[in-house]
Amino acid sequence: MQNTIKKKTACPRDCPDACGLIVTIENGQVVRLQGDPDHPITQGFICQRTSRFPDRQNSPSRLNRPLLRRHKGGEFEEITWTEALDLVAQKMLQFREESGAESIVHYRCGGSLGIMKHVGDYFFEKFGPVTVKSGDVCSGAGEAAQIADFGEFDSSDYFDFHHSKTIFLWGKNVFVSSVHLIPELKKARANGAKIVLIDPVHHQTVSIADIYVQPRPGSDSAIAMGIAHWLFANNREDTAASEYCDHLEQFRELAFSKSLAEWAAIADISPETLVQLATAYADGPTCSMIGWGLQRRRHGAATIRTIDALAAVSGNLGIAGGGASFYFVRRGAFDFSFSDASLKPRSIPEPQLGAGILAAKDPAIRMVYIWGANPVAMLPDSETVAQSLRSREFTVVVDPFLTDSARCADLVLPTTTFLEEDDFIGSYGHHYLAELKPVVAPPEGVLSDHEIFRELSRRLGIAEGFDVDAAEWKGRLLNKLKAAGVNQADFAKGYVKSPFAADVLFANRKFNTPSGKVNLIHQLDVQLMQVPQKSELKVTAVSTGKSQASQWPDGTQEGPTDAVVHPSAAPNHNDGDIATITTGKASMQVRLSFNSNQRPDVLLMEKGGWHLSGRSANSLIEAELTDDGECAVYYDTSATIS
Ligand SMILES: Nc1nc2c(c(=O)[nH]1)N[C@H]1C(S)=C(S)[C@@H](COP(=O)(O)OP(=O)(O)OC[C@H]3O[C@@H](n4cnc5c(=O)[nH]c(N)nc54)[C@H](O)[C@@H]3O)O[C@H]1N2
Ligand SMILES: Nc1nc2c(c(=O)[nH]1)N[C@H]1C(S)=C(S)[C@@H](COP(=O)(O)OP(=O)(O)OC[C@H]3O[C@@H](n4cnc5c(=O)[nH]c(N)nc54)[C@H](O)[C@@H]3O)O[C@H]1N2
Ligand SMILES: [Mo]
Repeated sequence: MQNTIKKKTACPRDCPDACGLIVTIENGQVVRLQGDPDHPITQGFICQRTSRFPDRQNSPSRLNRPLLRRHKGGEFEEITWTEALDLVAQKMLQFREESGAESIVHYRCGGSLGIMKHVGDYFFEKFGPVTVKSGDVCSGAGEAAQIADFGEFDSSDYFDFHHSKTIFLWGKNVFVSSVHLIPELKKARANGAKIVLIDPVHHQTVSIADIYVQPRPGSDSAIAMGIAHWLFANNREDTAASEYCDHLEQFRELAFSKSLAEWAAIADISPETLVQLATAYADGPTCSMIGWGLQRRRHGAATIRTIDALAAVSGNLGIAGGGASFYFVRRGAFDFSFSDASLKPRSIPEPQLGAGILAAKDPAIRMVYIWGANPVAMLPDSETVAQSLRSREFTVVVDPFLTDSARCADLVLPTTTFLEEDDFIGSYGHHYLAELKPVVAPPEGVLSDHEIFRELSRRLGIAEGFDVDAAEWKGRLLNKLKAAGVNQADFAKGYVKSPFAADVLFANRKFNTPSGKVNLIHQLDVQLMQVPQKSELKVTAVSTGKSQASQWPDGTQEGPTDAVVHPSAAPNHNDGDIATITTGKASMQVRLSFNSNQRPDVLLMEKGGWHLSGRSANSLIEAELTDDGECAVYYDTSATIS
């Protein structure tokens, strides 16, 4: 007889939607993941990649024993957990004793957005502090931009755009990376809102846009300034803007420093299109939903700042249906007071992790501990990252799978998937929090990150106050919510709306900046103020519906990866040809796929390809920092096709 049960949990994968899940378990095995119909955002459906998660959960390639390479260049051999944990502890103590705790790097990225993962950060703080990352490859530039402009980076309520007359999607492919916005945007449109999409890449979101504009990559600031120019020229700005904006006159001068035609030329759109955008923008309330892609460029922070400034001077801040939404504060509801915020550990900018590890001195980096991340595939300049890991005295990678990064390690520790975890999540795309409960037990021989840290804490003499189970830590993390009247039992329904979130952000037009006003950008780098001398083909590796970053289904990472280009970008080739892409970093074989809807300066790839299979776009990418916030310049590396 089949024994079928259903359990509720939540999805902590790196995604703005942060879904409530219903998991079907048959005879102890996860067979199906569905969206929780009661969850206000999930509304009963989930994305393609996570509906396929049972394949990953039950995959034969999942690791279940610690793997040790006893000698550099040697093969992995299975060892016991006791040997593995003793070894990690012994190395950590030795390196701290001989070279200081800063000779150890701790790195994690988006493997799980679980709040409990911060307890692991605290483990390294308590032991060290060790060397950590600074900046953020995902959203660092946009966060820095909004801190500069508003003093914080939060958003109005998720559903607030139903008050908008016009919705600007700046570089957002909701069909891939925020699928729960699709029905809501359709609803808004059916109720009369106009949707404007600005994206150099042609993709499925075009199908729900009333206006689609395909500008030159990296030129959104020219569009924002051009719209501002039109608003000022037609007296459509907010006449009260000077009451809550600093630098208004200089911003106006900047907007008028170029004609509409000049701003349009920089963005490679027609002046008529720019006027069409400005007219739509002026028909407010207008909300700007700012995607994450446009800030992963050289001038990413300045770009976001121009969009923020446009929202401010047009009177769209602090009103229902307005806003410049880039991020939702994801952790703000939880209590991290156990961590010492005044510590300033040594850091390496995340986009340059590989080179930073190789270059560090006084002390040099002797050990790296990686968990919840696959930096070889996901950080720029894959080969340098791989070399930096292979060449350390001791590299540890904790992952359920033998990733590109794990293959560069001395020791690999197998760990749980999110279906086996006890945790909470917040979201960077809405204000609902949720609880993760283990729906199945981990395979025999697999420990969670938290169990690994507890074991290590005992061996390292830092167990006091730390070595308690996940349930107890979760209670501590809830302290702030409890003070606001939210208890753990409230999570049983599958979600809790953060009591700290505002329905309309900045409703009183008071900002968290030193002056209390919006800090309008009023200077732009010369490169944003001119038409580039020559058009270059830019490697643009963005999210795909098929995977979560480098977490691909088994068997999909073989042979050359696809590169989508406009036919004119590869005049000596035919559709389907194997060709070589070359950048200043490396060369790579790809299968060309022609698409005349794309711009000739865009070379579109899937992010997350595996380096050791020769499919990682990041092997082609220069490790460069954005103008602010230490984000990675993922989409500005020039390439040739031969
Ligand atoms: N070229 C290019 N590169 C990019 C991007 C791009 O657009 N273009 N996007 C960037 C962005 S936005 C991001 S956020 C980063 C993401 O970069 P990463 O977060 O490094 O990407 P993932 O491939 O998801 O790696 C996460 C790893 O964590 C593991 N994992 C999952 N759950 C757990 C857990 O509970 N514990 C542990 N120990 N491991 C776990 C997974 O198996 C996986 O191997 O990539 C960036 N890289
Ligand atoms: N299926 C799936 N979903 C994901 C992920 C995944 O790997 N797979 N990754 C997750 C992660 S880590 C994150 S951070 C989020 C968001 O992840 P993102 O990587 O931000 O999501 P994408 O849909 O790839 O959005 C990038 C968009 O920015 C556009 N873009 C690039 N350059 C420019 C520019 O100069 N101007 C403008 N206007 N647009 C530009 C690209 O064309 C693309 O449409 O999604 C998450 N969701
Ligand atoms: Mo991300």
